[in-house]
Amino acid sequence: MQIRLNTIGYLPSAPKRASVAGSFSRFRVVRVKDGKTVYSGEAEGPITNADTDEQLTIADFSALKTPGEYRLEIPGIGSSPPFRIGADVYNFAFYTATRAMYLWRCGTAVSGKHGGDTFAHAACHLQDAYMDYVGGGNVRRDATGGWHDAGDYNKYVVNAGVTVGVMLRAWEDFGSRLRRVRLNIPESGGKLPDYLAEIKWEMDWLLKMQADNGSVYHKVSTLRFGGFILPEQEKEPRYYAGWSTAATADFVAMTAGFARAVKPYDPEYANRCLQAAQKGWRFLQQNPRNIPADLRGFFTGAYQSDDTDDRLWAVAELWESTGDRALLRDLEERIRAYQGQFEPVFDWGNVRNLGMLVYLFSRKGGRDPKLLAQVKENLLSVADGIVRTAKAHGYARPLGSLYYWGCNGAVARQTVLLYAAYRLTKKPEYLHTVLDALNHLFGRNYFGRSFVTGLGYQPPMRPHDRRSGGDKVDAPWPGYLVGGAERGAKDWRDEEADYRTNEIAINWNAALIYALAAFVSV
Ligand code: 9MR
Ligand code: ZN
Repeated sequence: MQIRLNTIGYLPSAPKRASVAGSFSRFRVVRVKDGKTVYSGEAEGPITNADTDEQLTIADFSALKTPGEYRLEIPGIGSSPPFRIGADVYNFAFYTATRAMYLWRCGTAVSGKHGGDTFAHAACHLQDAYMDYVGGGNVRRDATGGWHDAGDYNKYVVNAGVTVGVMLRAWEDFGSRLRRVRLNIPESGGKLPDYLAEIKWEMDWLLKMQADNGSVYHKVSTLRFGGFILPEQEKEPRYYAGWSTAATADFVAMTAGFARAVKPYDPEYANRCLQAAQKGWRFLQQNPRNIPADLRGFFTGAYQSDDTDDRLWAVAELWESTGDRALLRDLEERIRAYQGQFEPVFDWGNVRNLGMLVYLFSRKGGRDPKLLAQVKENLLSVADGIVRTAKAHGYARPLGSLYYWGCNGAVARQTVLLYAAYRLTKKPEYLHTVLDALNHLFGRNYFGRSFVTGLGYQPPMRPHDRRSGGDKVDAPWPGYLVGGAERGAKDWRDEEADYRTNEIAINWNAALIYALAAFVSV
């Protein structure tokens, strides 16, 4: 597909640009239902896109704002996939990507319909988990529940960290709308908004991951990755892996953060979370140095990284939930140690941005005004950098020419920083760059395809996902963002075996959920 644009669609007032591999002078936008030309425009460019080594011509049809379903038509090149213009274009994508978290649930049967297919599995991993590797012998201690991590069925606390953290950030930023979104999950109609109920499924599991002394086990996992079978068919024993300070700090941040979100709906649960957070924090204070998990014996995901950033996030959430002045002083010291800087690109291995944003947007008094001003300025300078990067890229990719394992997730996660800058300044260019991220992931990319299963034009059909490989349905499970090109812009293959570029993962989906949440209309 030479005409590359967002194949889900565009908000009426949003900028609308297609990147076209080829040269032309004029293009038309035609209405799908009657073939009528509703807009015609002139090509811009050509421009050189370095990371794909292409000459691209741009078709800008931002002036078209009338809701409807359209195609681009370019003489000599062809017509684009259909796309919509409408105020609600991202609602179904948000619904599907968030329900994908529900479909990831472990320890229970799940079922969902999409595109005429039913995706389902029976209750799985009900024996989670054994204590052999944490000094408890061949004894089972309950660790059922939570979400599977990715294309594999294991459960990792550190990756839960950035996932829950980004989903809670969406709640902070867009909660007034998310509150009203129905996800048709088993808890729908209960006391929690569906969005929070889905996160609570993960929190219930996380609470089981804390040991009596406050430390938190790093993961629950088989010793090796299993085959492409449905999760209930996977009978290999699963074990707790040793605790780590990074997992413990992420746990503190998640429980303290969730306590705030859930308090208006379930104060008792909020209290339980806060108690667990405080217990974890006491353990961290007694263990002030980074201690990684002992993962000997395991050949599954490691998710090990230094805990300095995790601790910063933990103190930030704990302070925001308690108002404790000593915690604020501690937090500000940690922020100063980073000169108040944000991480320009972040993922599971660096979550300090989540703490920085809590600090920045807090309504609590007592913050050092000088530090606060510095943090604000740093955020805007990082966001400006992302805007420039997207503008300089032929597909307006907010990550520029950075490619690595899971970078589609990072493209989506840039929107957390961009939206924060928008919240501070209300400058449209930040919001437009959030849209650039969605445009890219839904088709304005080298492949001209959507990177999210079940959504948009020619989405991935063979993701590295054990459920999709193990069930009898041809289509893959819906709503999942695949990792994307790794070694360079063209290095993506829609093949099941290609875990480097075609796996799915909770941290990538959470970032997609955040970006879509910014535009959910209710
Ligand atoms: O997302 C992780 C990526 O940053 C790492 O480079 C990669 C190799 O360690 O692991 C990725 O995470 C995988 C995890 O280890 C196991 N479950 C699937 C995850 C996504 O591929
Ligand atoms: Zn399971």
